[in-house]
Amino acid sequence: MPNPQDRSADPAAREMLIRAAELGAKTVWDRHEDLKPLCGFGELGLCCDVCYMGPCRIDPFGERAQVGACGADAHLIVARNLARAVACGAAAHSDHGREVVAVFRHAAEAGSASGYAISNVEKLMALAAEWGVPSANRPERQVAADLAARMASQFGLQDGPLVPLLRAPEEQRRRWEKMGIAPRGIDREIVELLHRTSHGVESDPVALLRAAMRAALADGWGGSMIATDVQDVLFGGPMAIRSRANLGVLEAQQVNILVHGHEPVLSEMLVAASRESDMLELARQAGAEGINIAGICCTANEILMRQGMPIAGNYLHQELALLTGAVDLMVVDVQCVMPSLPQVAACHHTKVVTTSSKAHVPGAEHIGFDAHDARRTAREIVARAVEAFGRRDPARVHIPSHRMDLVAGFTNENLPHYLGGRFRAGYRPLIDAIASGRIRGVVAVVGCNTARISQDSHHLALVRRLLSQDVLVVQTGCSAIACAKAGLLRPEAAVEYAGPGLQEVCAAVGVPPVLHLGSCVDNSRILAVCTALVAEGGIGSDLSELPIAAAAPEAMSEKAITIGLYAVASGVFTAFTPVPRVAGSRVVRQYLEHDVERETGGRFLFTDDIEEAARGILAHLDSKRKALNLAPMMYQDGVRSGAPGAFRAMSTYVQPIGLASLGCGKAQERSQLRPPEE
Ligand code: MSK
Repeated sequence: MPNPQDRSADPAAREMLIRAAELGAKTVWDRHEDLKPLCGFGELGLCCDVCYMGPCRIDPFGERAQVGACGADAHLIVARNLARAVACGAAAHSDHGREVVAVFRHAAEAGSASGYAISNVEKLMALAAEWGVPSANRPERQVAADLAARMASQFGLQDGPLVPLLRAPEEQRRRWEKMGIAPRGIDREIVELLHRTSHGVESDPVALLRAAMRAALADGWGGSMIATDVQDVLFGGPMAIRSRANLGVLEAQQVNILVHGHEPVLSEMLVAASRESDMLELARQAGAEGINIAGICCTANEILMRQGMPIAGNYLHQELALLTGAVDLMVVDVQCVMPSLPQVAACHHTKVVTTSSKAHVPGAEHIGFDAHDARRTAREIVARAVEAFGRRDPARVHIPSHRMDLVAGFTNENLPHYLGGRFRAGYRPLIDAIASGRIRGVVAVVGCNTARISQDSHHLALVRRLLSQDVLVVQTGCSAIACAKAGLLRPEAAVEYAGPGLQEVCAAVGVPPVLHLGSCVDNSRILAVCTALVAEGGIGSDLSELPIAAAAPEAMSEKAITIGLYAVASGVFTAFTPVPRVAGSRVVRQYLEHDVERETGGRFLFTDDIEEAARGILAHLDSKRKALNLAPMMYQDGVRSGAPGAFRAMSTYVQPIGLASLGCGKAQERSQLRPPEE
């Protein structure tokens, strides 16, 4: 078998790849290998299947066809393919947003009968004020119903700015207006974008890329942002919380249920159902010591942030988890779910259950999830898992021992508290740490795994490099899970990996040097943090002036390019690895990696080399620091270079909160018949 080290940086994954070979199971890595060599035209973005005269392929060496049958050249074909990917990625996030708004509306109208509750009244009222929904002397449910109706109307908004767009810094909005890319509702933007990519419509590649940016913005500042807000209202605003990550969180003596996908409306209900006494009794009767719910991908991030539930792994772990033979049931909803799961699950007794009316997988059992009857569906799924536990063969169970402690649950709303302490809550301490040269800047490292790159290796290499250069890292998605598995989400990671300036700040505040901010839709939280930094003042008047950057080191999904594009459109320098399908067009690369900066203030760096990505990010942060005339970095390569005491120390601002005040106890509320071992 191929060397597992080439396939994953994660020791648990390597162990399971050996186990997969023993079981004769094929995984995503094997299938990817079987496909080689990958189609060179496709990789360059030079294959066009927009009409049925083709597919037309442009010869990158200039020897054969330089245009498709209709006359479309390489630049148009590449731009069209990219725009279609952006439309698809934006649709995924924003349809997620639409679903949770529907559940929110149902919860407001049906009250407790819905099985859902308004958990975060403070945020509900803050949103009502922002959205112009009257709240004085009105019952919460009425306020929520009106807010839900207003939010629902945003998806199809035909004209005028989206409500959440008004959160963006004024200068950013001015740029969008000037470019004509201030987005309307996501439905309108996606339909228009797809229309423009259809045969014989938009033939200017740059105009198409601008339209793609508009759709991406409608997602980032619209659909995704609404999803995050509504989830916080329904399920509670996250607080810093401790938990654990990697396949070692599976419990040999318990019923193991894995939740996988993206929308928390089902997984939150499953967690609640697994804690009900009759369900626990059912598990006891089946011989289990408890019911253990753990997550894969972004559903994992959602239930981690709010419930402290453990994370079994990121995208490339989904098949490996099934191969342990310890998973009794995997329940999935939408996005990033491999169609191969039922075949892999067939190695053992494991049941795969689909729940979304939009996502069926042949070979899996479908138990339709209806938000109007959510509790019953959740209980049925838990009962099926207990039933499956009875068929588990303990002799075939192989659970890697690897698991790692972590702290997660940071948000734009709670960060000021953690950074500034109870009495000085705010972003001022962070800004001062940046201005004084203790922290070089803030970088969002987000996104997926891909079988093209040894799992997690790029995430870890980039994040460790940034930490060593005093860069504070914020994370979402599978990238956050990669770092969680490697121990970078522990406060101690500051001592192990951070440069001295960042180390001082982390020690004073008691947070990890890598802050977990949630799932893919929660990239909207990162936009909100950046906006808050601008609003606080002192390090830039729009996002493009801040010493910040973003990176997707192992991008796989179309959602990743959508997120990258709305980051760039919002003024953020974004390193994207591996190079997406743009290499076939000089015009597209020139625009996205250079010219767009004059318009939005942000730009892409496309590279396959993670070290080049790190160098690009660090150079970008330094150029922004220079433009703002900020103090030189206090430490260079670990050695203090500034005058001691020249700047006020972070610790003079903050009240150390330390781990003791993090939500340590919450994970212990998990539905186990015995307390989790710590
Ligand atoms: S789940 S989109 S592999 S981050 Fe959001 Fe992970 Fe990427 Fe799916």
